[in-house]
Amino acid sequence: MKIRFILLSACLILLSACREPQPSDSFVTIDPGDSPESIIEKASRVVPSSRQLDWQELEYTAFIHFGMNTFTEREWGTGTEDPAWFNPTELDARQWASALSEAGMRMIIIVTKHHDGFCLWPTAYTDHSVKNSPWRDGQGDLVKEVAEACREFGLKLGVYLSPWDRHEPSYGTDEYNDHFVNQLTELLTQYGRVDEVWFDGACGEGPNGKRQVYDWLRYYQTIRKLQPQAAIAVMGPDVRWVGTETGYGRATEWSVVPYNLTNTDQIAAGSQQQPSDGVFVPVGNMMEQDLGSRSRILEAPALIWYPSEVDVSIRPGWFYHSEQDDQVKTPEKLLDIWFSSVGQNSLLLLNIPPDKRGLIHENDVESLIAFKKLRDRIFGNNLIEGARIRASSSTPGHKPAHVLIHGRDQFWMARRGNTEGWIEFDLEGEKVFDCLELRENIEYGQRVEEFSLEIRKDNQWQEVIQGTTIGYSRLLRFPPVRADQVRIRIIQARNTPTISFAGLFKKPDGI
Ligand code: FUL
Repeated sequence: MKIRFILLSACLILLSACREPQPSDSFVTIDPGDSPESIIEKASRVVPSSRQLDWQELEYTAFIHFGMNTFTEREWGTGTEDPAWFNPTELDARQWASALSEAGMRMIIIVTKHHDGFCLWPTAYTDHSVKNSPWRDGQGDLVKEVAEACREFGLKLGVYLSPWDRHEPSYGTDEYNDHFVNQLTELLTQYGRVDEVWFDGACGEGPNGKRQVYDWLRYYQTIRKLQPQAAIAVMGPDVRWVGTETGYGRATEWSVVPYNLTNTDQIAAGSQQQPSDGVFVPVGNMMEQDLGSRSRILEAPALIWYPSEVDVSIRPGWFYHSEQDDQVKTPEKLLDIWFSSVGQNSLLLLNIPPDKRGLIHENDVESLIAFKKLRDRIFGNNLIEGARIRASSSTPGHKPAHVLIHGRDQFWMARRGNTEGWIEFDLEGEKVFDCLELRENIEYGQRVEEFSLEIRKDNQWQEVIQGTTIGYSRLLRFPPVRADQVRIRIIQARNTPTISFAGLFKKPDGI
């Protein structure tokens, strides 16, 4: 009995020695005595918060720009518009939600107030809203209709509330912060669960215009108190703007980026002890090409998990303009954007602006659904399935066959301490493919810095393509190749690499 106990204990100790220690937090400070190796190690252990993880898994969400600009055919209203002009004749939020969920999107972020200040809900804090419009005889509440439609069609709800307000007289004074928090409170208490709050950084006041000092920390605390699961995006601590509005992100996209500690005073003032509690005001240039390489993080005072969102419109404008009906992005263009957003470790937030009727235009619906069918056709057939799989090494419980199973729970992990390795696939016969998908288990952080895809020809491994970061998801395209043996090589990683999904696909010819 005693021997059995000793043996069992020895096994447990051995097993735990092989196990990767759990990663830490979504924020880490760099100490003056940290060596370059320990900084890289720390970077590899920065992980998403649970709200960031839930947000990332949405992958593909919808923006709805609809409001006064829809009727004036402008992009930025002046704030002097007459509420009487807002008059959609056939508005049907169920048509929006039905089409967007059929298109595979998982959330609607509704622009509740754009820069012109007109509110789509009957707010108590201004008369510049739907309550003074002819729509539904002034009894309408579009945020409510969208929230209900989202619930019916299984979509999450997000809200965009423009900080810049060209109508509100208090804009530019301290009182505006009260006004903004009041409006935010209405939105976060009257419509059920909200999963994303989107704060736009845009302001076109110019040098002689009004200057508003936004009380960001107060806004964030309001959201954390009322809807703690909601990710705060762009001018917020949870989600970073990718830096363009084209739909194209970076080929090397790190979710772990330097954090400027000059904000700690504000954080302390905000009564939160840790930036990872999610109340830091983003600073720095998000448009730079390199945000998270080794050279950037080695000089950083602290590091934070701050993943990227790619926002782009299906039409040239954010709002509907009838003359753009024939400029709706094609399914092929949307697929190209998909590869450059979701396929480059970002979430895709695609804007679909309803028309003057209050409906998503037929051309937009057609393109969205065709795009969904195209993705299903490509990604519905993983050519790796059925393969015999082996790896250079594995951590117990994380065998390489797990890369065939989607989801967080099952994943491959190399043996602890290995920062390189490979997974080999013996396919069931020769296959032709031109697209690779890889995902890391980001619950363990983002670790892979360089990888490649190889095929075996004439008894030799030949490289097909190389990539840098993987992160939540990475897609690579290449000219079609034919092979029956394939290998994914992790060439360099910041810590023991994980792969939670691998796929090989073939696009239809000509795409
Ligand atoms: C920008 C705004 O100025 C545009 O009108 C649009 O709302 C876009 C999503 O963000 O900054």
